[in-house]
Amino acid sequence: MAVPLEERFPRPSVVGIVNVTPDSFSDGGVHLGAADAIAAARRMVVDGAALVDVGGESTRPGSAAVPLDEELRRVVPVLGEVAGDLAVSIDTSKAEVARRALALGAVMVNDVTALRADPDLAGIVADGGAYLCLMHMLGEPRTMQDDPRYDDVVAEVARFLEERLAFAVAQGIPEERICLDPGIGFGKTVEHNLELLARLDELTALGRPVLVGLSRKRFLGRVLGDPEATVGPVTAGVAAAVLAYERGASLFRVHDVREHVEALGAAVAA
Ligand code: HH2
Repeated sequence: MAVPLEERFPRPSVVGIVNVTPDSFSDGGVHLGAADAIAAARRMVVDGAALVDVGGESTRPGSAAVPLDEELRRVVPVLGEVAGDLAVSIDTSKAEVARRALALGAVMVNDVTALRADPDLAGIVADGGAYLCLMHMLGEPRTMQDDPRYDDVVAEVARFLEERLAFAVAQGIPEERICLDPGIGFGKTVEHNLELLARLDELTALGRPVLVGLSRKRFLGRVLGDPEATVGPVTAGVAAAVLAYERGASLFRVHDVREHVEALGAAVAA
């Protein structure tokens, strides 16, 4: 019997971001080559990350899709080194990338399309006995920030996640292996992101652990008064993570692992 996600990754669990991409928005413009990515992943686990999320395709607003062979070229050398001994999640929407990652020892698939992009991905997750993160996104990364509109963003995100959870379960992925993510910044204005944080309880009410990705996101810079911000301050992300924890979030996808582990540790104790 598989261990439920909430037992394997109890609240709060910090997920370290390892972007093996030339264009990730928040890593200071530094392209993490394989050796740097491997070192970063190991350091994150030493710093207290429960999981490291390795990705070879940027999903920043405006970014284009990456061909399969390029995505594999980026992530396979990193996974080959760390997926055997660290808890690793693969950030991909492609079944073939997920298949290779799980074969190399990854334990989770983080799909920002929530199983909508590749019809073969659900079967790979089910057969591989992997954990799965289902994220909400309105539109696609290339165009998602072009005037996103909702009648009620929280109700619509909740309805979407409920539907994708039912779809995943129908595809043979046990519910207890799945977590849900509102997709902060994915087809959302600053106000939409803040509304989702304010009413996070409506997402935890779906009955599955909620993962949030707030770390360094541009809306954090914009709420602090810079309308052109493309990244948010680390401190603002840590504060938002602690609030999200108070409001029921379980997993925190972050660049700055030590800062979040310390802040969330204090939040747990307080
Ligand atoms: N955010 C990003 C990428 N993947 N996955 C989940 N589940 N939730 C998120 O909020 C999320 C995600 C974007 O952030 P980052 O990885 O820093 O940038 P990039 O997409 O450029 O790699």
